[in-house]
Amino acid sequence: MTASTTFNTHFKQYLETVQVKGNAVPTGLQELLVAVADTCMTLSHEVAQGALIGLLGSAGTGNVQGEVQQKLDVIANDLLIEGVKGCQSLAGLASEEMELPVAVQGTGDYLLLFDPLDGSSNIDVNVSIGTIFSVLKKQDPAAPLQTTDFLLSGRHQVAAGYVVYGPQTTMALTLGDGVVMFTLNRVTSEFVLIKESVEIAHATKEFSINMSNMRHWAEPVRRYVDECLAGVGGERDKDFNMRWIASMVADVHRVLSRGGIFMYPWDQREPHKPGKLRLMYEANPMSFLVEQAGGASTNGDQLIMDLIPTDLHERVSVMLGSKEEIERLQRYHA
Ligand code: AHM
Ligand code: MG
Repeated sequence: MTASTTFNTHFKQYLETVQVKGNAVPTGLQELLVAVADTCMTLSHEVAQGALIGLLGSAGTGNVQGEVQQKLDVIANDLLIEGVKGCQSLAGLASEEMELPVAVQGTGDYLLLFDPLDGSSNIDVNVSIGTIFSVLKKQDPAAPLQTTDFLLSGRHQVAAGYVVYGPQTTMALTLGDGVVMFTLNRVTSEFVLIKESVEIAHATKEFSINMSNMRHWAEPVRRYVDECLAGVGGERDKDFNMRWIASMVADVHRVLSRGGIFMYPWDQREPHKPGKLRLMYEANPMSFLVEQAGGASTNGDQLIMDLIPTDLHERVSVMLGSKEEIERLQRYHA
C-alpha cells in the first residue's frame, strides 16, 4: 500500500489545507505522512484479526535490543518499510527492530524513525498497542545516508505521532504547531479528524508507572510517588489515581486525552543503562507531542527534547505529562 491509494482522503485533505505556523505542509512531508497513515490502517486491520490469521505469539527471533520479537513486531516492521519505501521525499528510515538504518530510493531529505509495534507484551492479551513515529530532516541531503544523520535532538523533529490500536484506532499528530487527533473509520477506511488543539492540563491527580519496580527506583522518583500515595493529609494533600497499561502509546494517549503523567524512570535493575525506553523511537516523538499539547517531558536532569543522541538505539529515563508535576519531579532531581 502506498501514498497513491485512493482512500484516506480526509487525512490527505487535512494535510493539504492545514497551516503550520502560517505555512503549508511541504508536499514531500504530506506524501510521507499519508504513507505512514495508510500503513497503520492496514496494521490496524491485521491487529484486529489476531489469532484468526495466526498473528499472535513469538516470532522466535530477537531484535537489536536483545528482546524477544513477537510475530506482530516483525510484521509491523516489514509493513512500515514496504509502505514508505516508495516515497520520493524519504532519504532513509530507522526502526527499533533493526540494528542499522535503511537507505531508500527517494531523492528527498526526510528521515523516518519508528517503533513499529509498541507495547509488545500486550499483543497476546488483547490490550491496546500502537505504532510511534518521528520525522527528521537530513542535514546534508546530497551525502550518502549514514547512521549519524539520525542523531539529532528531538527539537529537529518536523513531525511526530502515534497510532493506538485500541477499542478505536486513533492517531495523534504534531507538525510543530499543536496536536490533533484522528480516529479510523473502518467502514470508509478514513482517518477522520476528531480533536484539534489537544491540551494537557497543567495540574493532575493521576500518575502512571510500573509500581513493581518501586524498590529499584532512584530517590527522587520514590519520593514523588510516596507523596502521591500519601493522599489527603499528606505532603500533597490530594488523592491521586494510578493507571498503568504497559503500552507507552496507550498510557501517553490517556495523558493527552485527560491529563496526568507517565513515567518510565531509570532504575537499578540495569544501573549502567540510562533507562528502558528508546530516545529516538519512543521518548522523542512522545515528548514532541506532549510539549506541543502544553505539557513537559524530562529525564530528570534535562528536557528530553534537548538531549543530543549518541546512539541510534539510545535509551533514556522518561517522565512526561502535566507541567506542574514534571516541574516538581525536576525539582526533586535537582
Ligand atoms: P516495547 O517497545 O518492546 O513494547 O517496549 C516498550 C514498552 C512500553 O510501551 C511500556 O511503557 C513499557 O515497555 C512496559 O514495560 P514493563 O513491561 O516494564 O511494564
Ligand atoms: Mg516501544
